[in-house]
Amino acid sequence: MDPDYLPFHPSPSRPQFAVPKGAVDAHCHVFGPASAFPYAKERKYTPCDAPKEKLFALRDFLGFERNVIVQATCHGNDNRALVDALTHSDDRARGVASVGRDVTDAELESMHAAGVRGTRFNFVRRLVDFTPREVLFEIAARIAPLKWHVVVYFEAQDLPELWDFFTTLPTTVVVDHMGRPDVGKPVDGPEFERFVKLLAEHPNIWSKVSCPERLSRSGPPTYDDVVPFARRLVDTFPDRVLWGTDWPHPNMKTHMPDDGALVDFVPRIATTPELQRKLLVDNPMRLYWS
Ligand code: 0GY
Repeated sequence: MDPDYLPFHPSPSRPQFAVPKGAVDAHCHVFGPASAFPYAKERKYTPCDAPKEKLFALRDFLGFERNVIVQATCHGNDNRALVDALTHSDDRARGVASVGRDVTDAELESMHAAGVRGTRFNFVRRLVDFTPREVLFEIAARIAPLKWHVVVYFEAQDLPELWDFFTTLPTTVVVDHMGRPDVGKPVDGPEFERFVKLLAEHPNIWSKVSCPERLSRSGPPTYDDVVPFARRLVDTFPDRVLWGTDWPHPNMKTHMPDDGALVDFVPRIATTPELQRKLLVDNPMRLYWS
């Protein structure tokens, strides 16, 4: 583990918000354990091990029924820890893998059988080296027949440059963490308007309204400055939003969030039982379990 790496919260509080029956934590990770699933050579950080048993215990403690486990960059394109978690989840987890152009059809099919339903393209410069767009298009064309989607992670200032790429992908596209807006800027300012326009003009593009702890300047436990951004997306695109804890919160530098407090963030951004059910149950079930 890197010397400045913060491990996940040892004892999260029990949330006051009772999530609806069948709720899905649609963005979380498993890391290692390194003894069984070593981290990738090309990784930009070395995390604290966060094995599947801990994730599943947190799922139960917070009241969720299912997980969507997203491959993180510290495991590169080696999806073994992810697939191991899926196959031990009793069909209660689906996955988003990371693959290169060298992936074989047999590997894709075997990941599909384990529960993988998407691949992730990461554009955050501190996390990955650049991959040419034509390689990513090639991968997207390979996974489209499996009805997988593409998850994209990028920072708001890079959206103009990535717009044409995102809007020509042949699959459903899910954006991580609202495209990482600068929440110090107005929710109706040009930067976030651009992101809203991306979803408004492209019905195949969805957004995760996750990670207030990464975006907030006002800070824990209530992350007030992120609320208007997430609420706007939930109100405007109620059928295309997902939510997840982001456990074990890699690369947090300022603080480690209390996962119970993160669950209590949900009713502030999805303000009616109907919106909560769509965000936590209907939308992830449609994308991952249908
Ligand atoms: C997240 C965010 C981060 C890391 C990764 O793949 C990753 O390593 O996604 C981050 O550092 O912002 O979604 O977990």
